[in-house]
Amino acid sequence: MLGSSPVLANVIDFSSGALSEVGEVLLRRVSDLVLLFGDKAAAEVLAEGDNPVVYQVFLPPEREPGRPEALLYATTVIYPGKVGDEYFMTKGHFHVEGECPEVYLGTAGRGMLLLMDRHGRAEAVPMQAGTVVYVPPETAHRTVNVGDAPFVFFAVWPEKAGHDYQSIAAHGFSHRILEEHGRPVMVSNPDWRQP
Ligand code: PAN
Ligand code: ZN
Repeated sequence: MLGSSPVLANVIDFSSGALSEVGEVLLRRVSDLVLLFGDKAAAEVLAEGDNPVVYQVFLPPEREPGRPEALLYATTVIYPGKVGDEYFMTKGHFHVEGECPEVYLGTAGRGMLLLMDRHGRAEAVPMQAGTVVYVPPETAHRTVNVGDAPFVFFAVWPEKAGHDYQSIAAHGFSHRILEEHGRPVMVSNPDWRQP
């Protein structure tokens, strides 16, 4: 066995995101995300009703815990759905160590990766199976399911990156991805203020 953890290889189910060797599974429901959606009243109604699962993250057993040079990886599955006209999405974050980039690879479904720099400049990158996107340093990233099946992707990032959810919770993203006339569009978020 090389290293401290037995998990050297893993098998991803591309359509569900499940890992053959899993360490932790994170589950995010509408109730965890109410304050992030534009239509908070609609989110409350959903949260108090079925409170559906919006997304899950599958993490392998950590190979090199606490080693800053390590690489971490995970799969994320975002289920299809909307809150008002806003698609189901992840919380989104900057990396605490802002210089750390990340790589995303789509494996199933149709999504958009919403990227935003520190000045609020944003770009929405369409993703599907096979799309690889480099998430640049100092760039907040949130994924959105714009299809009617699960949107699944794989991500790799440096252990030392860390996740800063606080600035998104406080200021949000400068843009949102909404459904208009049956299509995803990126619209500016009037509530966003530069931190
Ligand atoms: C991804 C994300 C994952 C869930 O693995 O952590 O898609 O999104 P949130 O972390 O915003 O809830 C990643 O970007 N890791 O750095
Ligand atoms: Zn990240």
